[in-house]
Amino acid sequence: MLEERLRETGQDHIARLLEHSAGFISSQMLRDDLAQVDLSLVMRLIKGDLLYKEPQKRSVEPAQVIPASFADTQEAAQYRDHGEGLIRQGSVAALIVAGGQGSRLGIEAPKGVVGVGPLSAKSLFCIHSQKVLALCRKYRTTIPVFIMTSRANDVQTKAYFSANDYFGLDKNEVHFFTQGMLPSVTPEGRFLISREGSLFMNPDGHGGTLTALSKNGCFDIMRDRNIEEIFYFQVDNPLVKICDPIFVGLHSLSRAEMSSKVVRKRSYDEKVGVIARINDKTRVVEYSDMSDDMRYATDETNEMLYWPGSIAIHMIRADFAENLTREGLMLPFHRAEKMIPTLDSNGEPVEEKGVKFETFIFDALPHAQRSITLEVLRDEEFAPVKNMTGEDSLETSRSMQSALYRCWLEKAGIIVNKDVSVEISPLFALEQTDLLSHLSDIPDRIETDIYLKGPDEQGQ
Ligand code: UD2
Repeated sequence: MLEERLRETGQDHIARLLEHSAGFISSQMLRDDLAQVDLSLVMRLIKGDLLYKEPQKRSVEPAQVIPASFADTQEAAQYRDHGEGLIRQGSVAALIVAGGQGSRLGIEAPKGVVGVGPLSAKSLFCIHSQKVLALCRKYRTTIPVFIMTSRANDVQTKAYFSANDYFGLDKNEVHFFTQGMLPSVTPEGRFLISREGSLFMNPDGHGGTLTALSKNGCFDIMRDRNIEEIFYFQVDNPLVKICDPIFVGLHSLSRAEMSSKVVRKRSYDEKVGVIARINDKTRVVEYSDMSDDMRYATDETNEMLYWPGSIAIHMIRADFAENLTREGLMLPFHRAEKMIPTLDSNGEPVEEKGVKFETFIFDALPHAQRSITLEVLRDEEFAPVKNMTGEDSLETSRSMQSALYRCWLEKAGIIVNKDVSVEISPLFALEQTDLLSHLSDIPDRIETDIYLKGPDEQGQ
């Protein structure tokens, strides 16, 4: 019986609330939540088992990184061709992790609905979808899109895509799947009641992608569709080059199982994980887990030694991802403390110190036999929207997008006045070279803000 099981696992206070049907508790919701919880797993987490531990470091070295300049070499062409071939034959899927809310940006909605286009104010979801649509058109193929939502935003996310006609994508090619949840606990390991009178739970982290793909039958869909490779990225970066053919090709021809893109960190303290070789395995060391020795290490020229910052863009072989879920393998759980809005034993709203547990997708990296790390330029591929103001905010992201599109135009010989904002829809040009076939649609000199739309966006 549930109450008994709760008592055995030290959650007497929850058992009591259920037995006495406290007025501020929604008994059915609480029971439903508890039914989803793997109590033995949570008890192990509370005891400190299964938690991420810094590996005993026998050797720590910088990772081998393919430099960004590689993309301009002759050698790169064969990788690009191979990547394009895989995309063309429909072997590559796109996967967006979008379980997060826009809370840090002051909106209680899925982060993907935040309007980030510098002039169009298009949402992140719209930009990503249009990039996929443009890729499908360019390579005359289909690219299934898998979108991971969470309990907090699943309904809204689906409704948003439906209300926007899937941004032109075939709705049968858009697969939503919901990540799992785990209860947050007090520092003593006691469950907390949510303000709605149910169990307080948090999404299980983007490492939950793997289990969620499996539980929701997504690997079956991938197998049916002969998907070999998954292009994984976070919803918050409008500059992501979805299914970048060079990255796809490098990863695939190297027979890598999981690969990563990095940018040069802009400071020792930038809040991104770092890719390094630890005990001969490629790993991401998350910024919050990094020792000062590692963070501030310098090379012989006094430059930052661990400069490759992960931008959370990975190629993951579909069979590698599925095997990780099959072998009962569990990614380690990271523990984070945070203030939790809860109810006290009288049902009064209070904030309490709590602990949440999450797994991270990049902890799958050391399980890969082979992995490549590709440097890309921040100005071209990484303008995330994370904060309300300052670094990585809506303002910096919009101005980076505009600066990149201005560069594309200038490279094509167009003169653009200094203070002008520029936006180019993915449906107009997916990359700089795509502009060249549209030069007749662009003025030679641009003196006011310009938004270049795709043919099917005219009038919008
Ligand atoms: C993440 C990476 C960091 C760096 C940076 C680049 C982690 C722990 N750190 O930092 O190393 O690569 O991104 O931008 O990932 N998400 C879910 N479900 C969850 C948790 C997160 O879908 O349970 C999604 C979320 O919607 C967002 C992304 O994962 O798109 C990143 O999550 P975050 O904002 O917590 O991570 P961040 O930006 O601190």
